[in-house]
Amino acid sequence: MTNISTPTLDAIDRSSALSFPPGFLWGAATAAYQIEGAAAVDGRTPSIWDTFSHTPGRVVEGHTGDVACDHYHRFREDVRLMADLGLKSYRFSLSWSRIQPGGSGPVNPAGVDFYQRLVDELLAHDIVPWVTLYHWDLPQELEDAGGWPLRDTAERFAEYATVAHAALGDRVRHWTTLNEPWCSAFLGYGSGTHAPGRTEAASAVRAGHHLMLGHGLATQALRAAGGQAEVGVTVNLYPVSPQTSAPADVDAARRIDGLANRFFLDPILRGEYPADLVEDLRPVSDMAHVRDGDLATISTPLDMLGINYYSRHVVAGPDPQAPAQGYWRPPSTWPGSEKVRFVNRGLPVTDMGWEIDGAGLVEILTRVHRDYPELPLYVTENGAAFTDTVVDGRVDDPQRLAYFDEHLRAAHAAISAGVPLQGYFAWSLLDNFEWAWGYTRRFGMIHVDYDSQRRIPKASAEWYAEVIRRNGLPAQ
Ligand code: IFM
Repeated sequence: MTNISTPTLDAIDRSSALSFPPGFLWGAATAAYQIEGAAAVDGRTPSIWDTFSHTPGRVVEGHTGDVACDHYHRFREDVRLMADLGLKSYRFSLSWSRIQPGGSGPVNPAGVDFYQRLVDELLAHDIVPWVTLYHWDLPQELEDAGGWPLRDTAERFAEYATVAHAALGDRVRHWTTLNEPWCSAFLGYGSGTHAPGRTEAASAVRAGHHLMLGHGLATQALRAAGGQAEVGVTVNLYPVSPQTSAPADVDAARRIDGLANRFFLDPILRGEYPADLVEDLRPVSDMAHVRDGDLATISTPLDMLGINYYSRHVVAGPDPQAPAQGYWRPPSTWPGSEKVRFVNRGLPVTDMGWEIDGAGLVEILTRVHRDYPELPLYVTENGAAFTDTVVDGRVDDPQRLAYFDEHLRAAHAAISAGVPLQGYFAWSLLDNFEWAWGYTRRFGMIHVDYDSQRRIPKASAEWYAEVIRRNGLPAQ
């Protein structure tokens, strides 16, 4: 086992200037449905998020991604803004239904052409393109056929990976198969707060498995396609802390760590489901959908793991006097949900209500490196939603800037403790469509006026540009 120390909060240097290792990859991330717009343009067909957002009551204020940041038409301006920031890499996702309308069969040349032009523009500005194949926007036709709970969807995903590689593999080296499969499975099919909005616990478990199977098959397809593809997957992870050392609190933490983290980490990186999780899931699923050979496919070796980090879960056992709190709970029908309470600690929160906890990033990075050693790691998303105002053409966003500073100091502490962290992608480049929150939550380093589509780099963007320029953090 790797010898690694876990820095405490005190080990995070909160004031000195800090340097990152040479070659550290500084980036920013976005996702297709959140920024592209052009939803019904040039042959693109609806995805589950088009259907969901157009269903009354699903997204705040009825917002949709129909226009979003109109990045489809303004990508050259956006790449110029990235270049002004000095970004070394840009992580974006492909819209499956723009490339392969309906999710299978013929390729849409106009869709391919868009991504080729985007990648060429990035390369012309010395920005490394980092492609995510799937960031939640399943073609609606595949959902109509059964969606991710259906095994066949994993096969379709691998075909789509081959199509995407044929289109871009000559100029894209970095590939992420899935972004945050936990959200696709558990928010999409469990709590129903994300597309496709189904509330079926058993389907959520099946979806999670088939997402991972699709990931494994796609990884093999990308490798088989030749070239120099470096392949990984991005998971959203949370340190999960019991509120106290009481057995009920510790058990609640074990349950949520299983559901939120180990459900994906263990099959992908160890080729097995954790035994305690399988036991917890028994009232929902007998796991009969797991076929011989699946876990070997799912655990196809990777070149890197992407980690998206936003906050920590603190949980406790049941207390009839204290109602559950927190931003995520399993749906009430979820077995065992009566055994877990999410606890707010009263820390400062972002506009998402997520507690700001930089030390949690050190904890999750060191834990992943300890439990699944040798794998290069990237923070593929990290950032904060805050309300911004434009004053005299400027946006001062000190809270977002402080959030980035705290989390980059945490990333640095993890590197100092021996974690092979090779890059960091801020979420997000632009304000964008924040899923069920529509445009009411702003994560961007660049402000977007959705009426005029005017972009204004915020103070945090200017600060991040300076961090990239010096490959490190300025003293506080
Ligand atoms: O906007 C999302 C992104 O699409 C996935 N990770 C979390 C972000 C903030 O909620």
